[in-house]
Amino acid sequence: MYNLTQKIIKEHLIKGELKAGSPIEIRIDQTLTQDATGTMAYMQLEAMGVDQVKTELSVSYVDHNTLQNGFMNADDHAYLQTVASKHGIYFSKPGNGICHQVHLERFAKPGKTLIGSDSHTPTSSAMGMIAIGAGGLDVAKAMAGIPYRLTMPEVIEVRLTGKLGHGLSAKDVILELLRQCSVKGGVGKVFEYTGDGVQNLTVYQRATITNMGAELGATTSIFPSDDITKTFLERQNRSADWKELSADPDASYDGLVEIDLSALQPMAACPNSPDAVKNVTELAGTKVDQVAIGSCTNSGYEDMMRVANILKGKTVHPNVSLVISPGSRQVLEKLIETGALSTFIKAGARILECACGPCIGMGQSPKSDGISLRTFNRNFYGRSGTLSAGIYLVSPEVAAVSALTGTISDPTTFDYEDSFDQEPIFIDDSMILKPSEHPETVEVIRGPNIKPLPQNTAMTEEIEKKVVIKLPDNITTDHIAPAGAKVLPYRSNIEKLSTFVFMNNKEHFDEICKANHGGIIVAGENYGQGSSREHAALAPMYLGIKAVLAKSFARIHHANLVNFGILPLEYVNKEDYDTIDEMDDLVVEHVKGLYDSPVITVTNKTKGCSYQVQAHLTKEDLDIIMEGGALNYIRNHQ
Ligand code: MIC
Ligand code: SF4
Repeated sequence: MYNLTQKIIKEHLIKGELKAGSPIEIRIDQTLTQDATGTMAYMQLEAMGVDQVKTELSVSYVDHNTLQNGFMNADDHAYLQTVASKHGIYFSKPGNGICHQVHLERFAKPGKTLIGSDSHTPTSSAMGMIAIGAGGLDVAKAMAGIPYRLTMPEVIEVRLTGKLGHGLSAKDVILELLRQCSVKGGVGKVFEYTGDGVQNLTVYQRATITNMGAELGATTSIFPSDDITKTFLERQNRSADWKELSADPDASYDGLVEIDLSALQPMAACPNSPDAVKNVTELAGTKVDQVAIGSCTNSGYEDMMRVANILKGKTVHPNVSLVISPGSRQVLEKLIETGALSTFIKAGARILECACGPCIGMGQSPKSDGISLRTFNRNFYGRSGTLSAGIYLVSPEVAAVSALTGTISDPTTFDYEDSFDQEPIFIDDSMILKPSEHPETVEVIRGPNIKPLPQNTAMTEEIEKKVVIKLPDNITTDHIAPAGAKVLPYRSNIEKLSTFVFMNNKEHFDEICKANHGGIIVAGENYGQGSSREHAALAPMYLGIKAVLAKSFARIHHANLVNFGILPLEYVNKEDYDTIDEMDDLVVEHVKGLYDSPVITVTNKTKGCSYQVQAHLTKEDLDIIMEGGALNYIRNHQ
């Protein structure tokens, strides 16, 4: 009677019931962090006074900040390596690969639960596990053995039939879903893949789909664990980790989407949103300046081999810069063995480190007004580092063919070999360091970039603040706390990081907040979509933001706001948004009233009117907010 999502959640359920929309708590088996969110997560773990992690497996990856321009990134790496060794955490060194690719290959296990301080953690759900992106503090709590609190999601069945044809890719499956459902269509949902078509997708292809389920706003996406999963695990020398898992034959779902893989066409997500999807044929002929192949979405062995088959014996168009970053060192080593790396280099590709790189704006920003085709998952405004650039998200096949022609091109009409060698099997864990057997002897290194955690004060009974910024729908965490080579090195230094908040929306936002002793943010639908970075709550908290009044919130950001003691409020009447202006004086009256009723009143003193607002918060969420955030809460209740 259970679908696969319910089965795994049921196995891990600590509190609550399997009823969509109700609050639940689940046991977490595995955690992952990456360096850009990891430093905060581990500082929070230390602040909780945890000696050794309580999970079955916890891994700390370094893949985001690997440029090391200045001492800051290297300070972070040294802290992460030593803190991992001391507290029972595996450490994947910089250069070993992108967290989600390495986790999928080396650690993901059917039937287990994983939370990671990165929104693309659901990549590992391709393996038939429940893998969820969360804020760093929630990951720290999981490492401390505290169950993960979430809302029991609705489970949507995505029934796949048919088989992908020549030139088609798993990327086109998820772009089709984004076209149909939009970037907020998945909030509060899990997308569970079923149907005959599932057998025609490899684990790497499934991982592309579950990875980009994050762009739907979904809690996670999941594939069954079957013979294909078994073969993948055998090739990773991990047969013992396999078990068969699928939904019961008579399982029920909360919704259905049907996709015929044979009927798909190559697609692209146009600037500046992953759901601005068009068929490649509509864009054919558009001049291309840059092509970037890689990121946690499309950097596995199979994607790389398909690209090699397309590039074989050809050279990149003179006006195109092609950059390739394989997802893991294992993949890179296999590309060397099969000769694919030499194909890339002969074709004129520039080979980058096995890391996130251009996906998070760490180098390779396009030229002014440049057109860049990327096999990545996000094309939010400014993320590439060039505000005027047009970023299109495409499959590796579209990317490779377009790199050769110099214009957006359709791979279905391009002649290339579909098959490639799966051998040799290549396993390399030499850059994954085990935690110390003598943790008491390990000294945690804290260079000058590692600044102490900022503290929050308890919530007041009434909030009277100015609207310091008014924002439209779909504001991403890349708007709130931008990344990129200039800002990312300060993820462990919140004072400095806070000077970049909303830098592409409003200059000197930090100074406006300081001059007004903090403030309230007013926003539209789906506020905080995109990444899991808790810095998008932490830096505003540091600037004195006490509440965000939005039409709706993205899941992870809502949780992060609670964790850092910021009140997330929604209009009862969405039209009220139109009557509020920047610098209006708002009073949130009787915050504690939310314990008795989900609806309270906000008065706009400037406009002389008042609004009904609601909060989707449990009693524990409210306790956390009233005490000034989860860290204060944990400290006060230890
Ligand atoms: C992203 O893709 O936006 C990131 C960078 O991986 C983030 C995490 C972060 O901001 O550090 C994510 O997806 O959660
Ligand atoms: Fe890294 Fe990009 Fe994946 Fe985020 S989306 S984890 S930045 S590769």
